[in-house]
Amino acid sequence: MNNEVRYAREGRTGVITVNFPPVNALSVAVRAGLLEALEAGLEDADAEALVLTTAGRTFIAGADIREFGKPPQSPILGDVIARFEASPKPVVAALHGTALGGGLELALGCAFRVALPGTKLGLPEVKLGLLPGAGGTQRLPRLAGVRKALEMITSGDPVDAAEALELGIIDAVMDAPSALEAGLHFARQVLAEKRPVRPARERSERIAGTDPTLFAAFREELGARVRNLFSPFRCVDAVEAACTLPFEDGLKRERALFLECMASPQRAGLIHAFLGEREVAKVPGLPAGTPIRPLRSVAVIGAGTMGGGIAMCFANIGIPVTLLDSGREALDKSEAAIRRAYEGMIRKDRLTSVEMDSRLTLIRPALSGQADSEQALAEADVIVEAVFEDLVVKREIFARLDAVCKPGAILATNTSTLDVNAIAAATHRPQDVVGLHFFSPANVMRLLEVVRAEHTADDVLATAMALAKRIGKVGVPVGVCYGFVGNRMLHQRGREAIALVDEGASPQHVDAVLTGFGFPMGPFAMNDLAGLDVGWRIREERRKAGDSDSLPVTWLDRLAEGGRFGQKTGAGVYRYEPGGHTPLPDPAVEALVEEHRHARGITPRPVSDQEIQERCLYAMVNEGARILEEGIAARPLDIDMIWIHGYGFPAYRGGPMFWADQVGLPGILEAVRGFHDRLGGTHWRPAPLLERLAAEGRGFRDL
Ligand code: T1G
Repeated sequence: MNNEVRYAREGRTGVITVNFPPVNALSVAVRAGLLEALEAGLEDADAEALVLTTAGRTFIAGADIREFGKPPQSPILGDVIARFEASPKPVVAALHGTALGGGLELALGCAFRVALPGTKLGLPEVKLGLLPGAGGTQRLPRLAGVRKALEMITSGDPVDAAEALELGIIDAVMDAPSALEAGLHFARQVLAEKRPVRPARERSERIAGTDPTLFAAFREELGARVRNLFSPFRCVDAVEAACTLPFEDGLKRERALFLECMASPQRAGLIHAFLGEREVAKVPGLPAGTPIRPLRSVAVIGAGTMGGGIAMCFANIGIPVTLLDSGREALDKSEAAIRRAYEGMIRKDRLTSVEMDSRLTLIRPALSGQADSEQALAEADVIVEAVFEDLVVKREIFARLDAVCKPGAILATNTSTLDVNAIAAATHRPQDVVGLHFFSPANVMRLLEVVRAEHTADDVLATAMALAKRIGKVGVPVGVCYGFVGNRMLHQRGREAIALVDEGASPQHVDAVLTGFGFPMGPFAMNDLAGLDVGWRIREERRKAGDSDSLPVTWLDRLAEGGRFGQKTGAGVYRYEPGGHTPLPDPAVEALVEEHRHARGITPRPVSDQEIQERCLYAMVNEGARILEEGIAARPLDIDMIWIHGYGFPAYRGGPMFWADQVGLPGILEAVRGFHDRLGGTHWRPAPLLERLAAEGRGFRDL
C-alpha cells in the first residue's frame, strides 16, 4: 500500500519501510510514521536489530519541499533522527537510489549505513538556498572529515556509494537484489559479530584539531565561486560550529542558521525554481494521458550551428538522426563541430570516447535531394527544420516536407521569431506542425520553447513536451507572437539598455549593474558573444517591415555596420585580446557613441545603477504582464522558467515574475508610469494586468 511507513519482522531483525512515492520525501506523515515504526521495533522483543529502508526507486530524497514556507509541524526531523540515534537496538539504514538531504541526515543518525552499488548520497540543501538542518553539518564532518564535508555541503553535489565508503560516510557497499536484502544481511553480520555501535555524534577524531584558519580560507575560495548567494556561507558557519562547539550546541547553532536561510528570499526563489522546473511540464488545458507519438528517428534540416547542436540532443539519448544540408561543406563543418563538442566533453570527463563514437554513428549527414536523404525524411518520426530565418525559405521547406514525410510525422521548426502559423499554412497538415525553439548552443542550453501554433494537435504538443524532457531540456509551452516569450522580453530589455547608453551610461556600466543583479553576463557582453550581426539583421528586417515595435537605427547597429560583430571579429561593443573572451572597454566605441549622441542632439547625463536596473528589468516585467494577458504564456511560472533556463536570470531570484512579486507590484507600476511619462514609448504603457494586480494588492503568483 502506498503512503505508509510500516514495521515488520524478518527473523531476528525488525524492518521499517517507508513507502511514500515518488521519492519518499520526509513529510510530516513520514516523520510521524517513522517514530511509530521505531517504537514498534523497540517494543518487539524478538527484534534484536532494525533495518530502515524504503520502497520504490529511491531512499528518502529529503525533506518535503512542498512544506517549506508553511509553519513547521511536529515531529521535526532533528527529533526523529535523535530517537533513531538513541536506539538501544542497532539500526541499519539500507540505501539505494538517491539518499539526499534529510534522507541522508536520517541515515547518518543510524548506527550503520549500507548502500547498493550506484547509490548517490548528498546534501543538496544549498541548491535550495538552505543548509542541512537536521544534523548533517554536525555528523558529516565527524564521518567524512571537515574539508570533504565543507565541499559536499557547499556544493550540494552527491558522491556515489564507492566514494562514500572510502570517505567513511557508509559502512558497506553490498551488491544485493534489494536494499532490504543488503540491510538484513548487514544486520545479521552486526549481530553475529556483536559489532559495537559508535554514533556519529561521538566520533570526534576527524574534527579534533581542525585548523581554525581552514574556515576563513574556505570562505575566501567560496567567494570567488558563488556571487550573491547567502546560504553557502551559512553552511560554512554550521560546519565550523561542529568543530568548535559541543555536539548539542552545534545542533542548536545549525538550527538557528537553517532558520535564517529558510527566511531568506533566496530560499523562496530557489524552491520556486526547483518546483517550477517540474510544474512547467504540466501544460494547462492539455488533457492528462494525451497519447505520445513515436520518437524513433529524427531528421534535422540545416547543418548550421543550431542544426548540429539539435542533432546532438537526439543522438545523446540514442535516437538516430539524419542531418541534412544542401551543401557538402556545411555538412563537413557541422560534423567537425559536433566532434569537437564531444571531445570537449571528454576533456571535462563528462563523456567517454566510446560514448562519443556511438553518438557520432547515430548522426548521419546527408545531402538534401539525394535518395538517402529523401528516404530519411520519408521515414522520420520527427523532422526539425533549422535553416536561417527566412519565412519564404521555411515555407518552401515545409511544403516539401508535406509532400514527402509520412502521415503522423511531426514537422517542427526551430524559428526564433517567425510566425509558426504562416509556416504551418504551407502544409496540408498544420495539426502536425509545432515550433521547437532551441537556444544556442542547442546541445547545452536547457530551455526549449515549445511553440503551439493555432492548429497544433494536442498529441503533437504532448509529444513535443515529452521530447523536451527526454533530451534533458526544460520544455515550456508558448503561443505564437514575434519572439514568443523569451526574445520578446529580451527585445524590451535590449531597447532600454541601448537607450541608457544613448543617454549617458557606458555599456560596461549597464552590464555591471545586471551582472551585479545576478546575470552571468550583461546584455552587451551577451550581444558580443551571440554576434552583433544577428541582432542587427533582425532589427533591420523589423524596420523594413515597418514593425511598430522596431527600433530606429541605434549606435549598436552602427557598430555592426562597421563590421564589429563581437567576439567572432575580435571587437564589438567591447574589444578582445586575440583569442581572448574578456570584454575590454574600447575608446573607439565610446567615440562612436559620443558621435551618435551628438548627431541626435543628446546631451549625456549621469545614469544611476537603480535607473539601469529598473528600466532593464521593469520593461521585461511589463512585457511579461502583456504576454500573460495575451495568453502567449499561460502562467507566470512559464515566464520564470524561460528566463532562468534560457537567459541566465538568477534562479535564487525565482525568475522575472516571481522577483517582481517580491519587489512589490505597486512600486513597479509606479516606476513604469514614471518611465512612460518621462520617456514615452508604447512599451512603457503600463500593462492592464499589472495595473489590476497592483490595485488589488495581488501578485503574479495569485494568477
Ligand atoms: N520534496 C517534495 N517533492 C519532491 C522532492 C522533495 N524533496 N524531491 C522530488 N520531489 C518531487 C518532484 O517535485 C516531482 O514531483 C517528483 O518528486 C519527481 O521528481 C532537513 C531541509 C530526488 C534526484 O533537494 O533532486 O532535506 O512533478 O522529477 O528527475 O536538511 O527530485 O512528479 O509532481 O525531480 O528522478 C533536499 C530534490 C530537500 C532533493 C529525483 N532534497 N529532489 O529526480 O525526479 S531539503 C533535495 C531531487 C532537506 C533537510 C533539508 C530529484 C531527485 P512531480 P523529479 P527525478
